[in-house]
Amino acid sequence: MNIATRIRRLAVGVTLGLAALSAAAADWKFAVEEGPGDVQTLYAEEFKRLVEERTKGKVTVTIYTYGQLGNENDLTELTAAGAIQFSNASPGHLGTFVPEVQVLSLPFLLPESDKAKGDVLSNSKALYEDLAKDFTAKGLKLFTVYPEGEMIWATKKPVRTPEDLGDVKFRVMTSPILIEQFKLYGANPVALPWGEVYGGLQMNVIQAQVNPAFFIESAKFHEVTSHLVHVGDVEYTTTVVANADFWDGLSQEHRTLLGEVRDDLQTFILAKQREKNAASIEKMLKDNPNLSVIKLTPAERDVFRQRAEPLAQKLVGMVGGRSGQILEQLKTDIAAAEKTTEAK
Ligand code: 6CS
Repeated sequence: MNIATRIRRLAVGVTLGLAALSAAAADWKFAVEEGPGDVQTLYAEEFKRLVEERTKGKVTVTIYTYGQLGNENDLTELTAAGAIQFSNASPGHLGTFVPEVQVLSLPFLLPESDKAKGDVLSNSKALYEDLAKDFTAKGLKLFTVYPEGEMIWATKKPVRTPEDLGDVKFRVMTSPILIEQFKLYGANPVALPWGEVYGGLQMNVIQAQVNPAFFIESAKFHEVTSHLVHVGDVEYTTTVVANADFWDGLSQEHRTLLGEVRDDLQTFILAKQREKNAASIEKMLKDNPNLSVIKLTPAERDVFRQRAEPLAQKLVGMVGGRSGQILEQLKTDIAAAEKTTEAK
């Protein structure tokens, strides 16, 4: 289904739904890139609960999970076009639409401590003042950024070195920087929407993919792989975006309310994703007793860190514009957050 058809269908849906909505002043549509029970869906459900409660039902929120309106890249287009008001737009897929966002996908960059990471993602100037301008230029308001967990490789054989990846077709998300990252790591990367990953692994068209534990479990990738490799190189992050015109047209009262909802949800989701990721590892090991977990040693991890060193410069070269300045500001924000956390 192309975007125009999808927008037409949404318009019909809105018209048909008007009678039901007559008691409400507005209905905000929020599309996520994941399925029921996943981190983004839990976030959207809590967003809905808080918005409806705090507006006393004057605003309702309708949630669409993955596939209902299209894939990850379709959701961004629908939000920028104003067909829906909110969506998740993860940097792993947003790189062709807002190229500067790929700074968030650079490995070995974000702080390792949960506290400092949460701080940077919630407050960083680089994100909310600088990068936010690149979102605005594309018709999107950057509402928030949050982590979804450590990226873990699910593979069909043990992997500890770049040489182990030589014959591995490795599925990555669709942002161009990820192809560069996995080439540097020694793999043969392939970009795909996640809906095609289970079948690809099953048919051996790809031999590995990377995602946080909760997602590997819920998409059942652990059924068609045999090893979970903890590299400790990067966190999965996602952004929530709003349509920029919708945001600009909001009353001051709604903007204040949304700012409070955003702050409350940040605490909620940081704890929720941690809890879910830990439970998923347990569950996968129970489901598939043949699954083996590999944790790279610090020396093995360093090999990948060295491989990744040229990546930041490559990104700045590919994206150009203000990306270099955003990256430098992000490093400054990270150092400040790490210092504050250490001092406590
Ligand atoms: O691998 C992916 O493409 C998907 N992974 C997560 C954790 N969320 C949505 C995303 O599209």
